[in-house]
Amino acid sequence: MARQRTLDNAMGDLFEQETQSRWLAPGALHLPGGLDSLGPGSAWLLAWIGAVSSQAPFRHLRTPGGQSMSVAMTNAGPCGWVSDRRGYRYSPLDPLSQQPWPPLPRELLTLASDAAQAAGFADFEPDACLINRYLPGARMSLHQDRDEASFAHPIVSVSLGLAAEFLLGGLTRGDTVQRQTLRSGDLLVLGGEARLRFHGVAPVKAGAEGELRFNLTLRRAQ
Ligand code: MD3
Ligand code: FE
Repeated sequence: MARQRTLDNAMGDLFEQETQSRWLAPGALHLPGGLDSLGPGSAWLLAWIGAVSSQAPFRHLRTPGGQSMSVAMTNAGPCGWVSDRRGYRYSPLDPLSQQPWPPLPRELLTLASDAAQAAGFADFEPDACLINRYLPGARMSLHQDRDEASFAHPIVSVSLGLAAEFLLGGLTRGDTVQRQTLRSGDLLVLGGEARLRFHGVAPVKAGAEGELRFNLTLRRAQ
């Protein structure tokens, strides 16, 4: 009997995935599978990313130090995050085409607003959606997101495709970092006390969930 329970527990540890929403830290809410609140599946979102990138292609931005980032990026919505020799900033135009970024669909605005509401942030209306594309090996080093006009608004993240280890640090670069696996369909809300925490993504490993990882961050830039 005891032996059977141990085996069941081991199987549970091996195969159980989180389904409960959980505070990783004050202001940082993980909503596993939260994308499914819009109906099952992520095919519509992958198709939308394909449509965005046909108009505004993924590109590897340069860091102020001149290095090319391993993550490829594009944007949708009234503002997009870009870099050039003047540094990072939000711009209404794609510098590659001098055209506005593709629009944000109502469904994504509602998803972001509902997720923010669940974390206690009312009336979140994003004006920017940064789309990150990770191939196996791509990573994002620890950073803070501070190019937005106000840190009173949260950021809502949607993960798709390959799983990744998200790293959440503190308000100082050297603070200890906690790890959280982000799987396809997971949402993360970062606001309040968590809004200026250092964070990053460990090198993405190849896996069974496809060839790529996408992360969308819905933001209020202005
Ligand atoms: C914690 N993206 O685009 S999303 C980024 O998975 C970024 O691609 C990561 O960091 C990714 O800037 C992480 C989760 C996230 C987004 C914003 C945050 C975590 C955050 C802002 C403050 C603290
Ligand atoms: Fe970030």
